[in-house]
Amino acid sequence: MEAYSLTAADMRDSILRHLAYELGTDPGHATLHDWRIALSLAVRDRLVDRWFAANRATRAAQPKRVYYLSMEFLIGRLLEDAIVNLRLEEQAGTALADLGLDFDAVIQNEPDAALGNGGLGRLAACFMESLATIGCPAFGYGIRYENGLFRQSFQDGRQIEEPEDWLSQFHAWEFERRDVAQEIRFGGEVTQKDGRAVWTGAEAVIAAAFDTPIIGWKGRWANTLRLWSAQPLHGFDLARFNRGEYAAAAEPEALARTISRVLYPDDTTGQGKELRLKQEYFFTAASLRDILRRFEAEGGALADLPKKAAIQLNDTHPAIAGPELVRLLHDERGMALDEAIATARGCLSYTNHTLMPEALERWSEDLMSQLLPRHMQLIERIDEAHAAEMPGRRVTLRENGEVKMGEIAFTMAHKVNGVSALHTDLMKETVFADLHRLHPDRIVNETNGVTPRRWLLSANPRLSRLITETIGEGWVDDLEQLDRLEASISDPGFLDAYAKAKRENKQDFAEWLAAEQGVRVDPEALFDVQIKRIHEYKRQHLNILETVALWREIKANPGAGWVPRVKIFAGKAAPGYVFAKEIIHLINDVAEVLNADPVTSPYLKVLFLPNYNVSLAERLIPAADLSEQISTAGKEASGTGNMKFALNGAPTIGTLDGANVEIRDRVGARNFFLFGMTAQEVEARRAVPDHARQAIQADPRLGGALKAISQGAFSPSDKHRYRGVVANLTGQDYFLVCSDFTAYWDAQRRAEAAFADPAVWHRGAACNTARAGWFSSDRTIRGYMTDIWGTVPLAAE
Ligand code: 8GP
Repeated sequence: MEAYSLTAADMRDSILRHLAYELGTDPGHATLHDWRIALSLAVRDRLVDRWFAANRATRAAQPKRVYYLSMEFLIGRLLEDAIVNLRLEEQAGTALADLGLDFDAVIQNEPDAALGNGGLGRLAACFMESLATIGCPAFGYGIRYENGLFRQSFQDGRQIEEPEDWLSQFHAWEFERRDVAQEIRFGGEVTQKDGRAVWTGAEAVIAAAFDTPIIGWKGRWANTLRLWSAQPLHGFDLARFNRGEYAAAAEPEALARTISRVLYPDDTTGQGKELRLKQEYFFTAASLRDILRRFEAEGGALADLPKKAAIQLNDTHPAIAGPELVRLLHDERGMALDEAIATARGCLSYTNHTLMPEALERWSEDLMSQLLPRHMQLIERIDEAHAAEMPGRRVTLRENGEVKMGEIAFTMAHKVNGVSALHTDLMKETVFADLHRLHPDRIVNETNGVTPRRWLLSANPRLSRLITETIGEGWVDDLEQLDRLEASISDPGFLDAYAKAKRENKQDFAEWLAAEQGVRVDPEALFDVQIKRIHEYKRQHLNILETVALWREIKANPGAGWVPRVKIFAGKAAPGYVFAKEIIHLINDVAEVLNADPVTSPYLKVLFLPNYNVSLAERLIPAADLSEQISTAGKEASGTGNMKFALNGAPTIGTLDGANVEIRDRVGARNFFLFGMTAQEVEARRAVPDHARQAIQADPRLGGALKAISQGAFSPSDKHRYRGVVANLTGQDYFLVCSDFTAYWDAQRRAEAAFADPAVWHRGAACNTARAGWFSSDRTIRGYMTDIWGTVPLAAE
């Protein structure tokens, strides 16, 4: 049945049928969870029809396919996405209302799929949705983490990590593929047979495939996200079991499952490192075998693989794909080594997401030789081949007993891309300067984007309705049409409606805060939001220092006409990142004191919302007034939150970093609160001895804030709690928090002044929405298709 000919009554019948025959529950006893699963299955039926149609079209055309290999796919909830993209909102809404259920409550019953950590993972999810919307045949490949990224809560202000149990409920969106499984081996030895290397791995696990269909806008196309789950080669050991050794009997199974247990296990220990490398090889090797199996089934000659497979490496996590593909072609299929390297390079491309040299992965040669002995040999051969190709080169793939995954990914890719214009330029000048000199055409830029279906249409129905009423619906899959709003920006009627949508979003958010977190905020206040991973370079501590300084000023002069403000933070710190956890603790401690201060709290409140995830972002971004993008210039590769805020009408306060630069170029300097040093100025300033102390002496507000923290104003029971944080800021201050403080303070005051004049503010906000249409991930994906993959859409328009 066509999705579009489905009536609300059909939908209701389908829900009731699934409730009865899949869940075995009658309506009188169904819980919200049961209804949600029944609705998911009813929607999934429609989705599967479209998915089959797309798969059949792909099998018939045998086009070049895109394979996106990523350690993370931060997809969040899937039910609403499917309903919206299949255009079933009305039918689902009416059917649920008939059954006496609230649509939003059912949607929000779904747990977030916690399969990612931050920007890189959410980008992969936006890309999957855009690939389906554009109709580009593609597979996403990753790991089906049983517990994903940890769940965050606070205890006395400190971050607590607990396992995320999103898979403890039935997951309606995946299909287990028992027929598609790969045996993945580690360790063992390499021998020679008939002139060929033969790797006999010692330890084996099964990679079992679970497929999730990803549907594009209007259901025109659907692709597959294939996630691998690690399972034991043999079940439990019956002989040991029968001897009464029950725990030992289950050991092989437990060990195998460890590989797909959690995302980013703490890798500060040797075991942690080994597990992480195993995870990377596990999903990369399983995916490459799957790709080759599909290619061979279609009968292609191996040398033509690059004509049929574009394999994108999302950061260095799948970088072992280079050596592994060479191994599959050379060792297992007998292709000459040079040809195998060239063929692999023809397929592979690599996206870099960070400039911090310490974040580019390196594995010890010992670990690599022990886990992947044949790959270690091949890395040496690839290194030699590269040296022969490029006489006089300075780059090597190994250094100080380590293998450098960034260099391996670069060397084995035909294209390497950065994720914003500034980041791509800096890549050429810094981390990959030598390789860029050798391969000047290899690095290209593909500025990130976000999917408008999720980040505007679903997340912000009020604003979406207004946009559609004003310019029609075409913007949903052609976001640059938002520029047609430009004509309405000077229309007071439009601006009033724009302001009303924001006000109501803020009201909703305030009600949710009161109900869920027990916190009351004034919806008229300026909602100032910083949500992202906690990291020194992202400078949440700059924000909290400004907060403390502002609190002191308000306290000293409460009658000075302050603009009420709510500072909202959310984000997780990596479990092993001690400093980031101290920043969280500090923000929570500051919040406790400020929120209880009867003099200042009407003007300034601070909230740190626990367990930041995609769903919280969807709730918060439409309600935000100001978007904090305050990283040290040169450190944030792109940012994608910055784009979501701009689209939803929250102007940025930010530095010239990552995609902020391009956002400002497009939305206009007047509609962006710029501050701080440029990337070049940052480098120069860092060379000034004592730069932090100079900055502190020059600005008593900063000195006062630091002093309050160091004297225990926010930690009365442990006055020295933040000694380390203060020492860092007053000493080395690598991320130049102090040197940018005064400029940040001034920019905040400019933002406040603009906010105090609603006509000015809403105009600026509307300019952000109207001019941010370029930041669609559809545009980004089209860029990858032409510049990197050489693929074309297959979907019928
Ligand atoms: C992020 C970058 O920090 C961000 O600027 C960019 O917008 C995003 O990638 C998408 O390109 N990087 C990561 O998320 C990242 O490096 N994650 C590491 C944990 C692997």
